[in-house]
Amino acid sequence: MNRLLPVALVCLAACALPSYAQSPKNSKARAAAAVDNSYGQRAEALRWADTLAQQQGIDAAWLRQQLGQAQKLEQVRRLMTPSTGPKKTTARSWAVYRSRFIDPVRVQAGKRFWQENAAALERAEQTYGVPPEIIVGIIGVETIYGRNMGNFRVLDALATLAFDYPANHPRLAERVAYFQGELAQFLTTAWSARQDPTQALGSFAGAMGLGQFMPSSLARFGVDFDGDGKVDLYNSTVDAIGSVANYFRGHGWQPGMAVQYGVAFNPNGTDMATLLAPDIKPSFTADQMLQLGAIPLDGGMRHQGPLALVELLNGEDAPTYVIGTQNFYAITRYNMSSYYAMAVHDLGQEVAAAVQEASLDSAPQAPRAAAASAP
Ligand SMILES: [Ca+2]
Repeated sequence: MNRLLPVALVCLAACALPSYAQSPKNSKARAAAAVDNSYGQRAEALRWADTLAQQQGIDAAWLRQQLGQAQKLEQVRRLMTPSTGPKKTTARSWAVYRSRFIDPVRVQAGKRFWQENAAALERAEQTYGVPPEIIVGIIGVETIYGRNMGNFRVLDALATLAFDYPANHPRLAERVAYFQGELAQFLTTAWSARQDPTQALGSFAGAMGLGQFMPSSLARFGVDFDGDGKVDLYNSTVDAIGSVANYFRGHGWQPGMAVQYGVAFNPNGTDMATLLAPDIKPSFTADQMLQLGAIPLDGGMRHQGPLALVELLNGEDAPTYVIGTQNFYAITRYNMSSYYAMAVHDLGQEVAAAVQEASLDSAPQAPRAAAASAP
């Protein structure tokens, strides 16, 4: 759930070097070099900590001590820096994006995850109205079912983005405020739960656990779904499943509603400019879509509620179009990208098909003789 470009999300798996697995030979030199990068040396960071301590009733000395252990990470700044170079030679492609997330390894891992957690997935659907394929799609796209949960200390990542966010970002003040809020939540939670904030590892944006929750989402939507008294999104797949479902419920998921429909275009004319203007925000009824020249398929004409025409580019080739519902939009509240939402949907569908196939293979043969002898 990092609110980043999907490109950055993909980069996470490939680029996140395990910075805590340095050889012993280098670690001493690195530790010495790292001293100057501590936020304990930064007056504005310590002032920020004192204000937070006062606001939240946290011990100020403890808070200063924790911030004193936070290190500025240049790698985090690099990963967060918007590209200013010449335009990429490869145009955006849904086909390429999809192939990164929907592959046999991820589908097989998803099948095992679904089978091992079938009871929790069923209970999550009963409790929150979010079906298994969406939860399985999210956890698969985010971390390949826990394989890539990130190797950055969350404390370091959040402190770096809170106090040293790359200055060339067009919405710098907003981003700084966001990450200072996340750091404040992270430290407040650690203080309340008597946890050591230096222990948690996550993405370069500070996202944690199987579903990559930011600290504010963890505080607001984290669920102790296995009932052991704590919310653990790293080691408890059951907690992660309940928490992802609860996050969706809190972001407008409508139980029983489709995510998307296919679309055909009226050969006599389609008002693409009007249809695409609201982007992924559902804004048209099925009848309005029809009048504008986009024909909802797969039962989409009977859909109640607003719809959006979603355009997914394919480089030089023709774009892919689908009609997104409020539930398609709900998936983009996890990560603001239609490509991301479509990948979550498609991975969920592929895994569901693999689970279905496996259950048919292992099902006992129907008692044919009994059927034959029936009157
Ligand atoms: Ca738990």
